[in-house]
Formats: sequence, C-alpha cells, structure tokens
Amino acid sequence: MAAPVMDTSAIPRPRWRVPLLGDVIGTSLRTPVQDTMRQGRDLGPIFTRRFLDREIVFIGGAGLTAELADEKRFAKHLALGVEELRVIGGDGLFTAYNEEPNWKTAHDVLMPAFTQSAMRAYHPAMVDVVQELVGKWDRGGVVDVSADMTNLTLETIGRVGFGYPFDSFRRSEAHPFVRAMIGSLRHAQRKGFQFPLVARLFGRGAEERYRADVAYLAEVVDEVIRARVASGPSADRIDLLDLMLASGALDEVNVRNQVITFLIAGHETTSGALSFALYYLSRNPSVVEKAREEIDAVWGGAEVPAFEQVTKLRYVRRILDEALRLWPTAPGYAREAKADTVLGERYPMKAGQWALVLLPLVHRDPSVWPDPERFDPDRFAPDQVRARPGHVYKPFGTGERACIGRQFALHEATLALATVLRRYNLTPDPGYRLQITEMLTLKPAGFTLTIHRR
Ligand code: MNH
Repeated sequence: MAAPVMDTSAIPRPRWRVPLLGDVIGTSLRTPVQDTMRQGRDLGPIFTRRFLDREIVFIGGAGLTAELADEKRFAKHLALGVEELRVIGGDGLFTAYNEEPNWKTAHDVLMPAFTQSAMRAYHPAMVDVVQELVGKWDRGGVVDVSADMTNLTLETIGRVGFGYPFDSFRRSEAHPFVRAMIGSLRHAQRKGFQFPLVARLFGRGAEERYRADVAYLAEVVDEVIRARVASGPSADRIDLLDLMLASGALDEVNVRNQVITFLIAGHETTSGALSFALYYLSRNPSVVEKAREEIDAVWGGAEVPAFEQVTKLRYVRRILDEALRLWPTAPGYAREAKADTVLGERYPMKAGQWALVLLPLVHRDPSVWPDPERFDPDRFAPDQVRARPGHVYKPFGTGERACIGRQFALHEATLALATVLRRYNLTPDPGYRLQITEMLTLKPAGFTLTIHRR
C-alpha cells in the first residue's frame, strides 16, 4: 500500500471487530459497497473498517464530503480497486497519478472532445444507436434491462468516440469485450478489498484468467486503433481517436491506455445509471406520466429529437439525477491530504493520507436529503438545488479529476430514456426486488421488464 491510513483512534468503527481479521463479519468480496453501507449507516459521517492489517476510513456524511472537495487541501487518490485498475488503464486519464505529466497533456488534448459543440456533433450517431435499441425492443417481450443498456452504451462510445462498431444489437450474446471487461473489473475489485494473503491462495487460475482478460481487452484496443490508422481520420467529424493521433503529444502506449480507459469508463457507469432509472420508473407511474408530458411538449410529432430538444428535457434529466443519487454507479472516490491538515476540526491527516467518500451514504445523509430512500426527481428542481449546500451531490466525482464524460453520459442517457418512455409501456415483474451487482461499479442484477409498444 502506498500511503498510510490516517490516525483512526478517534473514528467510530463497527462493533464486532474480530481479533486479527478485522471487520469481516457479514461481509463479502462480492458486495463491499453494500456491506459497508450497512455497517456504516449507524456510525455517523466518518467511520473505519479494518481488514487484517489494513484500515480504510470511509466518509458517509455531506459536510465532510464538501470539505474534502476543497482542492486547495485535498486531491484525488488512487485507492483499492481503482489502483488495481492501473493494470488495465495504466497512465490513462482515470488511473493516472496526479503528478504524472501525461494526465495534464491528455486532459488538454481531449477536452475539446467534451464541449457542448462536440456533443452536438455526436448527437446523430447517438440517435442511430438508440434506434438500434428500438429495433430490438419493438419486437416486444421480456428484456434484460442491464444487458441492453450495456449494448446501447458500449455501442455509443465505440462508434462516437472511435468510429468502431461493436455490432452489439446484432449479437445474441454480449460482445466478448464486455465479458473480458466484467471479468477483469470483478477481479480488480476482489484484489482491492481482500487480504494480500488470500490473494495468493486464490491461486493461479483466477490470476491467469485475469491476465487473459486484460490481454483480450488490449487486443480489441489495438484493433480499434489499427482500423483508424488504415482508414485515415474520420471524414465528417473529429472524434477522440483523431484528436489523440493528430496531437502528436501522446505516445503510443498512452494512446492505447486512453482508448481502453474510454471504452470502459465511457459505457459501464452510464449503462448502470440508465438501468437504475428504468427500475425506479417501472415503480413510479406518476413520474412516468410527468416525463411523458414533457417529452410530448418538447418533441411534438418528431420521430427522433434534435440536439436542442434533448437539452430541453429538464424533468427526464432529473430522473437520471435522482437515480444517480440513490445508486451512484461509480460509488466512491478517494481523497488525499495535500499537506498535514485536520478534517472536520477533529481528525488529523498527514500529507498523503486518504479517505474514501462512499457516495450511496453521502447521498442519503438525512441532514441534506429528507426522507432519503424516497425516489423523487423534484429534488433536482432548480429551487431545491439552490436550497442545498454545495458539494453534497457528487456522482461524477470532484475537482479537476472529476468525470470528463459527464455531458456525454447525460446527453446519451437523456436521449435514450426519453425515447424509451415515449415509445413503450414498461411492466415490471411484480416479484422482483432490487438486487445490485458490484464490479467496482453498480448495476441492477436480474432486472427485466416486459415491453409493449404504446
Ligand atoms: Mn466518468 C472520472 C463517474 C460516465 C470518462 N467518472 C469519473 C469519476 C467519477 C465518474 C465518479 C471520478 C473518479 C475518481 O475521482 O477517482 N462517469 C461517472 C458516471 C458516469 C460516467 C457516474 C455515467 C453516468 N465517464 C463517463 C463517460 C465517460 C467517462 C460517458 C467517457 C466518455 N470518467 C471518465 C474519465 C475519467 C472519469 C476519462 C477520469 C477523468 C480524469 O481523471 O481526468
């Protein structure tokens, strides 16, 4: 472990700490986020959990989260599973260390790809991919929501970012890229949370599969780059790959790391956000009705919406905001002290020491979110947003290392959600209770809907 954990003597911890092992009762490597939520719920805004000789400090309160957002005192830290992702993403944007020069270089090269005018240019291709989802869903029947949202978002980042189609909707099973990605994310999560000793015992099989998955991901990336080099820059518009290849500022290895980073970061979390939104919509008919009124008013008779029409769907956007409040699909991020400081006027942190912001708890802090378990998109109406303190809603992270793809994700997801709501009635399986799988990110498990054309 790189940086030592902060002084935890004054920080609450779970009651049933087992000698030597630590806070392992009622926990699983499959569900570290949900286990920590359960353990932390009654411990207050800051608490620790110990695993063998390793202690992690969690932040679950809005006030401390706002304090950690102070960029003068704190910065991103690569912790646990995210640090494990260096094996996959290297010095790509998501996994770069703050002090690696390639972070700033790549950030500056790629920023133009995430402006409002870039989104306008991506819009037609995003519409095309949503129309492929529609082509599938028009057949009706029972659909696996998380799987089809993954098809949608992988296809979108592949084509829009890199001009590379994955043919997601022409396959009966997920693209092998998705399988390799899920395998490697799950492995990274386990390695990040488990005891180093167990990691060795887990044995060679798991490690070898991991290596094979990572090698396959790299193979896909090389194919994506090769296809572009062969075809030359895309004719009609500039995409992420053109920007990187044309800049000359990034070395070959770094470009590969960025491509893999964007293929993963650019679809996995958006897919989960759409799936959670559809889950809550299927349980809240009055929200569906209100959204349809807005969609009809904004789109009128248009078959597919124009760019501006999507930006006017304020209520549909709030549905996504609220889904990401309850289940932020990137459920946490770590912050380290830039110099010796005291957190919350009580907890000393030395330079380099860090804490993990656990967003599903922060987003349920009752001092900021009344009746926190209730799904209510109106929490994101402008007057309610203004009435809240700043830095308490952080699904896209914070500061200069916050998500570069936020506008991309929100445009894509708003467009897709509105298209689906306008076109289909969504009937849930009455027996389904929300279950969540964790692979560093969160998504609903086993969630199906029965689809009917309206
Ligand atoms: Mn995204 C960073 C959440 C969609 C590309 N993203 C982050 C962080 C969070 C996050 C949180 C900060 C992590 C940290 O501090 O350690 N991202 C999301 C969510 C969605 C999302 C919840 C969708 C919903 N992200 C996207 C999309 C793309 C993308 C879409 C690309 C097209 N995200 C990134 C990249 C970074 C990032 C790249 C790293 C940025 C940086 O450090 O410079």
